[in-house]
Amino acid sequence: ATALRVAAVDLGATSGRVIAAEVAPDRLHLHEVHRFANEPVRTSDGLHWNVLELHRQILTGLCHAHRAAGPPLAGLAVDSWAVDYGLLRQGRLLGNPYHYRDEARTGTGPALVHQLLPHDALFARNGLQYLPFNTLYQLAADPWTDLADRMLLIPDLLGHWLTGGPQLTERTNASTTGLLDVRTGAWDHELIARLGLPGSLFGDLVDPGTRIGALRPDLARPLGLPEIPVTTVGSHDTASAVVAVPMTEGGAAFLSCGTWGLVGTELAEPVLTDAARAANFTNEGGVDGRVRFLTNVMGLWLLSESIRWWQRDGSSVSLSGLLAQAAHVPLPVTVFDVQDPRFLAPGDLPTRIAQWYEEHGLPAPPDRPTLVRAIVESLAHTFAEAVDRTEHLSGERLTRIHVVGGGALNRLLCQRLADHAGRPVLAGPVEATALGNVLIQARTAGTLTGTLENLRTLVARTHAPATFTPQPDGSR
Ligand code: LRH
Repeated sequence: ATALRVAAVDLGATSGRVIAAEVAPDRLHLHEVHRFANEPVRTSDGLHWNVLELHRQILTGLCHAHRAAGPPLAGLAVDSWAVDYGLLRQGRLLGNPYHYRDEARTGTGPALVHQLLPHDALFARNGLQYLPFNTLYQLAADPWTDLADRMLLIPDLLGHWLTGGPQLTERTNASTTGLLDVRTGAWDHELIARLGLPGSLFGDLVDPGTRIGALRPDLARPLGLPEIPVTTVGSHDTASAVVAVPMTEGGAAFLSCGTWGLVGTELAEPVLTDAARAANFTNEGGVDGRVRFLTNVMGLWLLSESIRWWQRDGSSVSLSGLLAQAAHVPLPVTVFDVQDPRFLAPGDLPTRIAQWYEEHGLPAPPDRPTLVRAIVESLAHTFAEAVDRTEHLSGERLTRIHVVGGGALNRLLCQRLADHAGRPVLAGPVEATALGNVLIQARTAGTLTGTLENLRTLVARTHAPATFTPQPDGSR
């Protein structure tokens, strides 16, 4: 039988990619046809996403996917980072969407919400960990909500632009807004009203695997593209990534490691205990109604933003070069608190990290390789601690850690995570998010069938992970 060919659009906080995939019951092959930078733009009114550029790059990528070898494209779906949104009025975008790292909004939104409802009251309703950029805080700090008639999360906005179809909201990503009832998965209209937000902003919710339209003829025709059907997947990138974690039995923790390090496990029901709230754990909505019980750790951002800072004068600093040197830095290296909110905003992270050490009466890393090693050690330490907490809070024994996303390529990080956690690390696939996107498209098309476990078995067969074994005395 001929394989199904679909395009997955996966937008990350630093880059986006369009992937052409061929899928059959025993085959899962990805081919990256287009990759582009996703660079935020700072204007006089703050830090924004360049969403028009993303839309244009998606169309360019679709042209490459269409021209690549294989059967005609039978579908496409978009996923992206969570929480950010555009406001529309009568179908028109009201300004550029803000970036969740915009300091003015993260600095003001939480207090505006917490004077109405403190975090413990919110957690009881939405099950989410406190992150200052959750959509509800951004909306509270957004003076334009009264002018708008619809709020669309980034993948839904792009899906609407690509199809001209109805302004729908995909449920996994909607779970990151803080405005869904964690028990029912529906909009919490009472909470929305208590926050003084117009209820009409929030459109119909749809699950992953819903047909939302086809590529608009007026976009497709000038580019020589067919009217490709568009469906929803887990449009929250982490939801898609976890679909493709090759966990074939229970007892597995995951680390979805890109800009962020999302550490946790998949559960059938949310954990809404005081202990989970106090440990800043979250219950995000997954594909097929699964719960992602996890905590957000700062992630590879600490590396990528440090490198970006060192490169700003045009000097040729490379992450791979620094990591190779960092591997030879002798242990022990003093770890720092990667979760300190000072590391959230873009800018001079190396100086902020040095300041953290100085403020704590500790010697700052003397050179770049040592600083890179300190970041890796601090991340591995924090990830390992988060796995222990996940085990404790969920009551599930977690015997191994699957690492997916870009972090799976970082061998030093994977080995040190295994050492710190005292558990084997199974690294890969790197492109789990795109794979999860493709798997749900293929199931929607009927090429694949069954539960997430069936889909994960195919991933385990086609993308076998690499194992890192904890070293004795390695947790120094
Ligand atoms: C990862 C991610 C994560 C969110 C953050 C905003 O890309 O979607 O799950 O918490 O971005």
